[in-house]
Amino acid sequence: MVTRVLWRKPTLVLVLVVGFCYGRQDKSVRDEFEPVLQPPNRVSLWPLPQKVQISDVSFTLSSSSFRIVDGTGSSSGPDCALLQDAYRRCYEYMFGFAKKSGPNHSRRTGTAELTELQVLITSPDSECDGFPGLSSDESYELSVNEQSAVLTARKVWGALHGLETFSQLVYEDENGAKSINATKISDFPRFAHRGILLDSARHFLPIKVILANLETMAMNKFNVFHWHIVDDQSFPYMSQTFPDLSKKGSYNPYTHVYTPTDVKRVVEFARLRGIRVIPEFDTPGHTQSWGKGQTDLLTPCYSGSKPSGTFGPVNPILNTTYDFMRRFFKEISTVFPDAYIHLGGDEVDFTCWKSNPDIQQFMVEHGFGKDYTKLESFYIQKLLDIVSTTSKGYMIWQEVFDNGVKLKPDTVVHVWINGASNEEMGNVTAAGYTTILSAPWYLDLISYGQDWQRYYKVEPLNFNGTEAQKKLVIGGEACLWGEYVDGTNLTPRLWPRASAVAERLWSAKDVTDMSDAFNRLSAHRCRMVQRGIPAQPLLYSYCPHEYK
Ligand code: CP6
Repeated sequence: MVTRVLWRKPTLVLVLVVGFCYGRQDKSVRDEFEPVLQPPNRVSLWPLPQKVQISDVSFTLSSSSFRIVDGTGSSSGPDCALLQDAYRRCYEYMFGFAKKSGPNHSRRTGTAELTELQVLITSPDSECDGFPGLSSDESYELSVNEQSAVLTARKVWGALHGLETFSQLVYEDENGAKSINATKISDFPRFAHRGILLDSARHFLPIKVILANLETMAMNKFNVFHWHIVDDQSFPYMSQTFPDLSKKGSYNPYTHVYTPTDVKRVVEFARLRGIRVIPEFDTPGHTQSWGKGQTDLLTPCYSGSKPSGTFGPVNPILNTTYDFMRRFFKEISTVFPDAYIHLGGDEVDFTCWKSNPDIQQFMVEHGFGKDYTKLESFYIQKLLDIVSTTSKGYMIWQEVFDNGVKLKPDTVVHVWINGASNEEMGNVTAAGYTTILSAPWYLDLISYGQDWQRYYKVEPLNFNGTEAQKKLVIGGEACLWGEYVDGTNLTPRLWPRASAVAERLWSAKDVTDMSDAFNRLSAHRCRMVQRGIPAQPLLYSYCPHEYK
């Protein structure tokens, strides 16, 4: 068997596979490979695994005989619903949802058939019934050869990623038969936190849209759904402790709310794909909708000596505020199983606090002078202490760190302000906190052209700092804020632009070849389209299977 060893050489992997899919081309033809003009229907891996070897020996696959089975000795078997469900998805990705994709019509004589993928979980505790977390083992090894195909992972989380990769190796050969090449892959993520922020408050996002995006996240090896669930404009989260919050604060309490059942469905759908759900309940700013169902929670603003009838951020000077937060976050900590809650803390507008005489007096009594960031920190500090008693960790936007609030050592500081984000990453990690990056990845900001390239070129560790500091960067999130996004345009706006972020957060640091990325991403986008995801095009092109 002729095996060309390609160790972290993405371009070569691609050229080999392309060469294979389009019949054996001689060397000179391959050297003239012109990315933009190549037909897009070819094998491509996205995000690129850490180590890949693909040989030019191929096998056929047929939908009638191919099976994905539990490997002998695996610690997880038929009773692991998570894996069985993932096998079914992988099979559907390989052979399509319609069973007609001709199994035997064009089998080449003399070509071996691959009939089985064995999935072997090696750790005694497969974590099949658990939830993924920041320290989950997501690594896997995949080997395809003439005897068999074997996917090995310590935990189910790695197996999920390996199944996605396996499905990406399958292509249609020149005769229209499903094929796969002999392959060896060893893979693991560069960063542990690879997230997407969706905003269901500026516009309500139907559950169907959220689930479709969780599905697409799994295709891109994202593992965190940051659910910016409420904000000024609406409060769609149905709280059991405080039902008035969504009754009065949602756009429509019957149709535009997330019931406890909805939330459970999202959390379980995500778990089955190795995705954590981190809800954000942003305070003290961004809380106008909270005020509708909870009197005295927000600060009354004054016009001169009289209340103006409008309200500002959460009122930090009342005990009732903290009683409310205690009960509210107790509920949240049981509804959402992840070890972290995002507590927001961004963009607090001090105008209203400044206008209120009770707040002014409180400022004097506490010696805060005219520094309202001290009042903000006073509030956040109390909130963090409350949430700590629920034994959850927390994430916060960077302002909370900037204002000098005392944070638990495991706090994740979320860097979002563009312009000096490298400096901010340096400061946060110098103070010993873990951090994630979003500043360059605001996907709601759109512009003409291939902006995925800008997202792709970001290097998260490109700041001045020690090796120990760099280790504190646990990943990043692509944000899709909802001011101009709802169920109609969310999916095409997010994909495949977010895929650029996915590869930056998963693949090795030196995976930076733009033309190779263009080719693989074009094909990956067509694959998403083929799987029913309306991902937008990168540039003029066509897909072998267009969106229907
Ligand atoms: N909503 C909330 C937003 C933003 C933030 N928080 C935001 C700020 C600037 C840009 C995009 C979005 N829409 N709650 C900041 C984290 Cl450019």
